Amino acid sequence: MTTIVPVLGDQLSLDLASLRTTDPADAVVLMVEVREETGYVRHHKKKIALIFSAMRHFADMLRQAGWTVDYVTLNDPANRQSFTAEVVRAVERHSASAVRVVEGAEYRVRAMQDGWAKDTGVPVEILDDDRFICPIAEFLTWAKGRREYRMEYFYRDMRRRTGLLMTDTGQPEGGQWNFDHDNRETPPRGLNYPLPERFEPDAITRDVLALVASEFAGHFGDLEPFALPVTREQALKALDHFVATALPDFGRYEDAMIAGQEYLYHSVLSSSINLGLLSPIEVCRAVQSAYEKGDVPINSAEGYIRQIIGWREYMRGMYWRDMPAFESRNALAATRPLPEFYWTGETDMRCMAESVGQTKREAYAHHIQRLMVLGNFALIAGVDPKAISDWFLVVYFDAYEWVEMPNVIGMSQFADNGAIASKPYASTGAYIDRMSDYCGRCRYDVKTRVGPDACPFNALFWDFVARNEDRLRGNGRMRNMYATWDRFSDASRAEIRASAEAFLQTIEPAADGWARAGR
Ligand code: FAD
Ligand code: DLZ
Ligand code: SF4
Repeated sequence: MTTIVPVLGDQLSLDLASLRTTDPADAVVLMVEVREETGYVRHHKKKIALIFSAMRHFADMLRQAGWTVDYVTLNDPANRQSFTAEVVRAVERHSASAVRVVEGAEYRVRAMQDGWAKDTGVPVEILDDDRFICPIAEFLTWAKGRREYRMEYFYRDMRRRTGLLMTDTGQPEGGQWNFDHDNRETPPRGLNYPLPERFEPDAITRDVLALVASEFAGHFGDLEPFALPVTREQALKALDHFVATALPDFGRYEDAMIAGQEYLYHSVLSSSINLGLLSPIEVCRAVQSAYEKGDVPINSAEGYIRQIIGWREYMRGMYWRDMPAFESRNALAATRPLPEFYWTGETDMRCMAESVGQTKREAYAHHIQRLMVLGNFALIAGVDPKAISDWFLVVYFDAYEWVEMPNVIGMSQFADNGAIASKPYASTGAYIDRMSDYCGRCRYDVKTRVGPDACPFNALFWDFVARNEDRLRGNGRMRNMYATWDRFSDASRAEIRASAEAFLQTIEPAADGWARAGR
């Protein structure tokens, strides 16, 4: 009586619900490298290498723990190249009588799983993914009937539920729930920035790098150097290293951007958490313990824990609340094609060139680069939300639809009409100038609003405000923007809009095929 236990590429946790509840003596774990997953978007080369290497290392770890693992490599001639076809083949091959699997994190995959009982002809048990703190059903109950969703209230519930940073009397540690107002500093020049731990590729990773180099040469991004954590052991080291070196200043410099500094005080743990090498709750406990020892101030500990039990869980819930409609939301009716410079980095806008350049090299950019540079530009330029969402899904090593889509289509593009963000994250160059050192050596002048040398973000921002007046004037949080716009003279308004249009005319649209084959 063999049970097939499929373990998907982002389910690399020994305490996965399906593994916890199955006797290894009666089971075969199935892991498959399939072109359906490598090709539904044309992922960054580093992201594919990361996932394959982490999967292969995890398979070894399972074998050492006593499991029988059937691992199907990409170029195995028998590989049918899709999750469903490979589950069917495994059931036949092992004469299995059941399948037990944890729910896929993405709608696309979860929908496939619903068909597996029919496809295989054996019972299929689909378990909740309890590595997340809030089950999907519970989030949907929380969201039901609310007129407004706000992360902050959900987050407080998660603090109470986990007990993280809570006093014995049920109060938030430090007397308040949120210390964000302490988290807006830019680092002084000449600091010795910490760097994330880097890991030398071993034989497994080197094999994968060779495979990716030959099979995915046409995909975006630099494959090497490759130094990401691919095992739980390495991910734990990366966590310890972050807590010791960067966490203390994570809070105060969370929103800063410095040219040539890809990581600043960020943890760079999203790839390990999303793959399952680290559990979100253990990461938060490590942070809480550093706070309790007095090694980390409350604004850093709280700010960091909020990103995980607040934003990460909230985004996942909002994804499931709105799928499958989410992916085609376009509340601002934006239709511009993605600019080619998102792929090449070839633009005079230094903030964009820096952010795209490091994305290409590292498959990483931190939150404020994603939101206030890359997302902001697409928003104010009126780029089609699906096109920019595809880009984000391709280029980051931590990108899976369940977390990418609510961040991009919701938070950054306001295409969900404000379900996630209470106002659009749109800004002029002044915000980027305040939070970064990009503008100093940019060919554009951040202080100028119109003309060929003016920072493009300035005219584009006001053009965005004007273009979306019907949709946004009623938003209370946009009141000041419209009050300022109303004070411009007719001539200034016309000049701003003409300057924005002149800049938009210079943008080359992206060539087809970067994100999805055949589009
Ligand atoms: P840190 O700054 O060290 O933050 C700690 C952790 O908090 C992260 O590792 C992550 O697990 C979590 N976190 C922080 N912010 C968010 C958030 N908004 N949503 C969910 N989790 C969060 N995150 C992804 O994991 N995958 C994505 O595809 C992704 N796409 C994004 C697209 C846009 C437009 C924006 C604005 C944000 C996106 N994020 C995404 C969220 C966030 O930018 C990344 O999680 C973060 O930059 C990862 O780097 P880090 O581990 O150094 O994060
Ligand atoms: C992202 C990805 C890629 C590129 N390749 C694979 C793969 O070959 N095999 C696999 O099991 N998972 C892969 N993944 C991750 C899956 O897309 C992810 O597990 C699902 O989208 C569910 O979230
Ligand atoms: Fe970016 Fe404008 Fe600053 Fe140049 S001046 S770096 S385009 S914000």
